[in-house]
Amino acid sequence: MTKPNFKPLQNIQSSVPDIFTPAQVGRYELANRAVMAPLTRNRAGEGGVPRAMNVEYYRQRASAGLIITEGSPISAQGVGYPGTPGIYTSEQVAGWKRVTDAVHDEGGCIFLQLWHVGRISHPSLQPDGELPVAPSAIQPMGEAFTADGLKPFPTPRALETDEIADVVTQFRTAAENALEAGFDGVEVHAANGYLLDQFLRDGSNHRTDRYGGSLENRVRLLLEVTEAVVEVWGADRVGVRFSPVNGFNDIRDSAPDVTFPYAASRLNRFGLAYLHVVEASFVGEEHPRTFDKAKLRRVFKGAYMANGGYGHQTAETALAAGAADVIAFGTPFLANPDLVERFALGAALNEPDPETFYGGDERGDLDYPFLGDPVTAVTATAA
Ligand code: 8OZ
Repeated sequence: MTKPNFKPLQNIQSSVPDIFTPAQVGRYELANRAVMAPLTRNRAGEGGVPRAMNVEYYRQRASAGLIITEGSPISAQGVGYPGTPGIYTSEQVAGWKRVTDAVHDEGGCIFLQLWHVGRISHPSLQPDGELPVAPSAIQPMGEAFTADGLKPFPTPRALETDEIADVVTQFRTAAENALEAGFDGVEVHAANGYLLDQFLRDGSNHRTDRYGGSLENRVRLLLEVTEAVVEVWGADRVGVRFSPVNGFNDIRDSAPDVTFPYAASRLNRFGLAYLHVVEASFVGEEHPRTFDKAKLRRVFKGAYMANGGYGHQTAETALAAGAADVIAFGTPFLANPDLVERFALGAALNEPDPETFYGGDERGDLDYPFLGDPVTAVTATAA
């Protein structure tokens, strides 16, 4: 028997952390606890290839403790929106390599978000104009963003049982591609009504095979995907994202308070770097509003990354209370490439401009001013 290791507590563990306290997340000691949340921007080049504008966008934001990229489709089948940067062709890998090089040049850390949209797509976005795939042939309410404008989501095709191994392979291959592209890790997107979330929830998963029905079965695909990705990266460079109360993309579950703590407990066997939780709903009311996020945090053995409407003060409160280990900021990071410095100085923040969130050019992407830049188009408000 080796002696127990009674290392003295280090400052990082013994003092109350704030945003500027380094954080151990899996293999990495992050320089601060302000993570840049994944943000869909629809600005990739032809063929879903990251281009110069995307390189500059991520370079500008490299002072985040960790950047999580916008969702990156893992296959042609996984695409649901125009202009999303994929991770399934060699051109895409080369494009992402320029992004990771730029972020690393600036001393940053960057994970790629692995994304399959499942039924949140449209034949015009799918290979050979095929129907999008899903756990079950249940049409989501809402509309897809196609090249010809908004079109209703069609009723998707339910995946055959023997096709599911191919979905796992899509994730594995994409994870290998992300490694080749020089990322520091990957996040498995199991949130916001996309494929893995569709399998997790009983509103979208009516399967009767071993991937549906019981909770154990509904979690199976997530576990198989996570296992494949962990085999490529090692668990300490892999995170998973959930959104238990988000009704976005017409997703619903009769008991998220049961589904998500159970899924988190099943993920514990891997020893993942983090669980990233969208704690709010993008649309309307939360489902249900009583969701116990503290329970999810308690159940999961790894860093807890909170996301959803946090600002400087609410983030500090959550970190000081131990409610989260790190906080992911979305639109604040979009509008403030130097968000960490602004927090440190108590400086005013630029306001995000929703008109330029999705698609378009450098405006609303590269022209949000840094502190000290002349403020022109974008208005500043008090923090
Ligand atoms: C907003 C618009 C399009 C996609 C997500 C990838 O919710 C997204 C997304 C968000 O995770």
